[in-house]
Formats: sequence, structure tokens, C-alpha cells
Amino acid sequence: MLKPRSTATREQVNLDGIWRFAIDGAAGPEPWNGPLDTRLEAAVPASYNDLFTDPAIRDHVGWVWYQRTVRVPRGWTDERVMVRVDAATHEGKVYADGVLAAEHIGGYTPFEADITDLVSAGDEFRLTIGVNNELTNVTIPPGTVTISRSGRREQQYKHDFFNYAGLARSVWLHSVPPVHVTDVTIATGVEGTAGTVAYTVETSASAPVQVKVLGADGTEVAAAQGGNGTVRIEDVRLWRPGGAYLYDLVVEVLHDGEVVDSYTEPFGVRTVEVRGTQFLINGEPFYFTGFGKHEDTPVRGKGHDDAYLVHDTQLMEWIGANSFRTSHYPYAEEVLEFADRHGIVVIDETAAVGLNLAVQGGLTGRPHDPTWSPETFGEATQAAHARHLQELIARDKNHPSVVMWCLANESSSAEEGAREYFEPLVKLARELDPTRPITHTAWLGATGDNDLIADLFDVVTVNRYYGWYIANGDLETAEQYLENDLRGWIEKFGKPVMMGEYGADTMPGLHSVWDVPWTEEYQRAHLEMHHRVFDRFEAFVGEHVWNFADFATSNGIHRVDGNKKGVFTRDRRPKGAAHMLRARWRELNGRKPPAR
Ligand code: GCB
Repeated sequence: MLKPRSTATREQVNLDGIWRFAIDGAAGPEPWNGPLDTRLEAAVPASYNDLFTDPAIRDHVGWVWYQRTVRVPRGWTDERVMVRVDAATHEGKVYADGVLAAEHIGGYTPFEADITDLVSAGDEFRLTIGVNNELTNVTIPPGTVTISRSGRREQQYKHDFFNYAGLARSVWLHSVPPVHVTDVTIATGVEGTAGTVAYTVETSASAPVQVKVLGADGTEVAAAQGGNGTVRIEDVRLWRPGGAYLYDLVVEVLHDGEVVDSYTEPFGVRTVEVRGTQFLINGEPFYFTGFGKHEDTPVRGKGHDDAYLVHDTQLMEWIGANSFRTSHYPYAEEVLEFADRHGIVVIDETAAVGLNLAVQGGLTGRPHDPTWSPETFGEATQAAHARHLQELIARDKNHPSVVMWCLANESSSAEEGAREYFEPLVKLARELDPTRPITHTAWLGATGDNDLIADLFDVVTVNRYYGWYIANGDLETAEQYLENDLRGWIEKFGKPVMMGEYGADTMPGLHSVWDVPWTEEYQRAHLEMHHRVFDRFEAFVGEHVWNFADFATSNGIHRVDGNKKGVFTRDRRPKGAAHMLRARWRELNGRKPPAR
């Protein structure tokens, strides 16, 4: 889905700000049918949970309602009028003056409502957006709604981050001409000193199309006629990790020789390839250094925040991180655009986290329900997962920063049924995007010996917590476990292997001269132990520490006001380990250390 942009033929109005707000039940039976009867107002973009002091709002399970009045610009008489919701977590409904105009399931991908027939240029209308945060076994991510002893509806889920909800990203009113570009797909290649740009344009009705490629200074460097084709850029400037260069593809739709729609899609020319046990960007081996992140900040929850985006990127540059994974859901498009402009490499992950009932069994030793079954995660879950994957790739396919798709985090990949579940999804991902490698992160219970799906993917990504959940406080034993474990994957699959997660919860300010878990020294020693092991393997292609910053989770006896595995605190101050990582990663500078 194209991002709304203002161009010579398109306009947009940003609807962020303060909206009237109510949780379901507090604003009448049909809150969309009139002015919302409420004293509350909520900020957009922001998760609503931490905005208010009332626990009934923070822990609400079900629908909430946002409302504001919007004026359609008077010049839009002949345009199609669209509302674009960048994210409604996890389900959204858009009403224009009481009429349902669009609905969408999936909390981390955008959707649009065409409200042309419901509004008039120059006039105001009432825009109501309902958002539901419920997770079930047929949503991605999954969850279960239960009734507590006191009769309260409660949301259970298997993922380790707070189920923030609401309008966490921008909402737009935008116009498109009657005949317009509906999609653009760009795939780049390199031939000697030239870049090749294969493009496909889709339009709302059949119409002639022309394209031109502009360099960063606006100079035209290539052009072509037709809705698809390949253009060459001589003396191309490549997009490189740490050295971004972006071109613009300007797409124009014509009618009687006149441009009736114009849309600009930035792109970078670069190649990505897995060859043997190497991960190559522009034909050069790339070594990932960085983090699994979260969209998580105080007060805003998962609300997108440009200030944090800039600051987090600064901190990543400071520490020498060249990449991150969008654990555990697609991030705001602004984040990817920023990464495109700043040469940061991204592993783009779906929201499929928690497809694993073996975790609980593994930790408690008790028998668990099968993960892959019609009653737990079956065909309907798989269909939701496929829809979500489709939406993710449709949204993010043209970002040069995105070098790999991660289809799921820590699903139960060693359990019967995993292969049947993932094979069609892998096939779909490859059809939708033949240009990028794919991966899946393996949880602690899946090893080179018992994993049933790793061969379907291009890169083996493993998440490991030796020295934390296993051999806690005993780094010597942890080191042996880790080395054996990694060797198992490397020898079995002959693919590049990277660490998707490794880390230790750490309370800033807690210190010890011994290996005491939760101290700043232990975090550092724990990460250093991992680095010793990583550097022993030729096939090892990267290290993503868990996590960039401390983040909010649901309550639990193993969480102290959230997950504390951050290398930075939630307010982005470095813990001691940050300085060690900075020394290592700056020295590595995207290259693998020689095997020791
Ligand atoms: C994991 C998960 C991540 C958790 C992390 C932890 O394996 O992928 O979401 O937050 O472990 O800290 O337990």
C-alpha cells in the first residue's frame, strides 16, 4: 500500500493531535452515531493505555472510540477523498458521519477508507475510529481473552511486551485524482558501474504511464514509458550500509498527454544475497551489529515519536550498531524511511510472535497443548498470518534498508505440524518478494537437531539465553552450551547463522565484583562471553543484542517494571555494557572478525 504523499496531484492533511476518546460502554451503544459523549481526550499518535490514570482504561479489553471533526479542503471537489490509518492496534473501524467506511484487522499495518461519496469538499464531517485490542488464536499476534474470578475480561498473551493499543501512528486525510497510481514495485540490480531498476506500476484504471528517475540533487538520470520495464542508471551511486544514497522514481499517469497523477517513490540501488554461509550486500560480506528493538517509550507506549526516532538512531550510531530487527511487529513507516536515509540495515519482522505453546511447557516441565492444531494455531491462524505477511511486504517492499523478512519470532519450530504451517508461508513470501532472503528466529527449545523448518529459510537466526534463563550466573557452563548449540546449527544447515537475541536483565546502578545476575557487570560479562563464542565460527554473520532499551511488559514475577535487558534504559541512558559494545562494534564496522 502506497504511503500518502503530497505531490503535484495529491494533497494530504495530517489528523494527528487531540481526539475525543471513550472506552466501549462509556459512550452509548453506537458511539459513531453522534458526538462522542465523553470528558476524555486522547493524543494521536499514542497508545491510549498509559495516557490516563484510570486502570479500567489501561487494562481495558475490547473496543475504544476516537472521534474528531475534519474539514475536507475546498479544492478537493474532483478528487477522491481518503482516510488513511497508519495503525489501529489491533482492529480498526472508520466511520464518516456514522457510516462505516472501512474495517481492518492487524494492528501494525495501515488501511484506507474511500469516503468520497460520504463527504463534500469544503464541508466538515465527523470522523470516528473504533479500535479493538483483543487478541485471539486467529489474530497475529495471538492471544486469549479470559474472564477473571472477579468477572473482569482479561487479555492473555504469550509475547513479552505490553499489549499497547489505540491509534499509535498517524491518521491522514488525503486526496488522489480519479485515475491514479495504486501501487509501485521497484527491484534493483547492479551491472558493472550501472544500476538496473525494474519497476511495475499499477493504476486504478487503464491509462498510459511514464516514469523518470531523479538523483538526490533532482537531476533526471533515466526515464521510460509504460507501466513496467527496466531502466538503467549509468555510474550509479549505490545504497550502502552506513552510506545511504536515494533516488526518486517519479511515476506519472497521463490522460490526453497531460499528467493527471504523479507519485514519487524514493528507492536505493543495492543488492542483497545469501551465498554459502555469507550474507552479501552489494556483493560484499556484511556482519550485522545491533539490536532487537521495540516501539516503546514512556507515556506514549507504542506511539510513534519522531524525537525518539532521531535519538534512538543517534544512539545506535554512537554505539556502532549498523542494523536492527523490527522485533516483534512491523514498525512505523517513518522508521524505515529514516533507516533508508541513514544507511541503517533492517530485518523486517511480522507480528507473528507467541505461536508457541511449548515455551510454557519447557519452563514448567508440565505438558502443554499442541501448538499446531485446529483448536490452537491451525488453518485460520495461518490464513491471518498470510494476510499479514502480504500487507507487510506490500507496505515495505521498496525500502532499501530492509534486507530480509523475518516471518515469525520463536514459533514452536521443533513441534509436529511446524513444517506444514510454515511451508505455504515461505512459498508466499518468496512469491511476493523474490529479491530478499527470509528468516525465522529459533527459540531455546529448538536446536539444530530437532528443528523442523530452518532449512526452508536462507539465514538461520537463533535467540539464546544461556547465562540467563539457563545456567543463570554460571557463564562458564553457559559458554559451553552456547558453543555446542551454535555448532549444531552451523554443521547441520550450512547456512549463515546469526544471533537474533542474547542478553541479560540488568538494573542500572546495581554492581558487583562477582558474576551476579542483574548487575551491570554481569550484563557486560554475559555479552562478552557471547562474543568470544561468535568469533569462533566462520559461518556466523551477526549479533543483535536483546534489547536496545528496557521496555514495558505485562506483569510477572520475572519482570521488574518491565523487561530490563536493555543496553539503554527506557529513557535511553547507557548501562555499563554500552561502552563495551561501542568499542567492539566500532572496531568491527560491519565486517566479521577473523575466526579465532
Ligand atoms: C525472547 C523473546 C523476547 C523476550 C525475551 C526475554 O526469547 O523473543 O520477546 O522479551 O526472550 O527477555 O525473555
